[in-house]
Amino acid sequence: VPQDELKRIAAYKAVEYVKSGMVLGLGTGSTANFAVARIGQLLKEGKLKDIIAVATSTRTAEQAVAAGIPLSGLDDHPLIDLSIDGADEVDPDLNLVKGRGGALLREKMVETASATFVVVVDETKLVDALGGSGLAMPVEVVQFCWKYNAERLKKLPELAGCEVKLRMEGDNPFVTDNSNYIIELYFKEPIKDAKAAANAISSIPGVVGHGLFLDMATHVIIASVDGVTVRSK
Ligand code: DER
Repeated sequence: VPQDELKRIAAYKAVEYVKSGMVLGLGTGSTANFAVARIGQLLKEGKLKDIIAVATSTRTAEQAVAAGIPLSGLDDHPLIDLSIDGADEVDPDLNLVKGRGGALLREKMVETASATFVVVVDETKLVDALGGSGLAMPVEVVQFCWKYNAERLKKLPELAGCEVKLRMEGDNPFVTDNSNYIIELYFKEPIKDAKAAANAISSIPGVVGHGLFLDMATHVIIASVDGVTVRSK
């Protein structure tokens, strides 16, 4: 079963939690993309009504508009009933690494405002411990003196000697929807204490977001070749 099909299966399962009249948070990334499309389809078929959604990125907003999903924002809808989003890593306690799609700040704003946060992944995202995938963990920083902040991140004892890299888009630094840069952290070994790491990263002035989403997910839907499982807090 191709990974894309597993992502779609997980996303469609998550949309079963959506009820008419809900205020939704719409995630960003290829898995969330399937959920947004499915919600649009059910609205078109009249199987869902009176949905208002808050998008976690400009590209998700564009997809939602095209799919006929009415959009709003946290200013007018500060309480989100249900958010659906992907993740880059999921540990056994349902803690997450997110943000490889570059939308981590708005995702965290929306998903911390959500009563229910359903994460949708294929089985390749499961890790024993966060930072264990060896892939990037993003930190969103203001553009001002980004290199200075990258060096400060690298020196944090809680990160135990990670490598840092400015995320690029072609020949230029990647710029987020919020006009910030992303410093990618690469860990040689899994993070020992994710809470301590999250607090240390957040304590650096100029850091405006990071990809550790701890104690946030209420459900994780995992699609594998053996089927779909739902884990909840
Ligand atoms: O960037 C993000 O936070 C995405 O949700 C990411 O975590 C998952 O992206 P994917 O569904 O394309 O694998």
